[in-house]
Amino acid sequence: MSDTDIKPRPGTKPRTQRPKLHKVILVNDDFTPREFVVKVLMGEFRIAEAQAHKVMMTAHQKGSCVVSVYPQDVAETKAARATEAGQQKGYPLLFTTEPEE
Ligand code: TYC
Repeated sequence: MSDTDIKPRPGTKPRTQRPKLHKVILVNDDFTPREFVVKVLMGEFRIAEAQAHKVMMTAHQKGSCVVSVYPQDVAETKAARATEAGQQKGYPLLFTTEPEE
């Protein structure tokens, strides 16, 4: 090893990379009843009613709202199940996922 080789600073621990968490995003639409959105948020994401209502209203007013973050497989499964709950009732309710920055 020559004098110019780059060495880790003393005391620097090698870090293992953690996989990125993924956001579940609730998307607004003009048809799904507000109470139904709140019910799905409470049932699928284990969110208390007051918080579920806030998330629903944010999506309603701004177009979308981050519900929560999870490992990718959990985020995708929850988004799919919650979207399906709307489809079963004939509503266009949509949950999407995207990686956190
Ligand atoms: N905009 C819907 C309504 O007025 C309610 C709603 C809110 C639907 C949030 C979807 O992600 C949503 N009935």
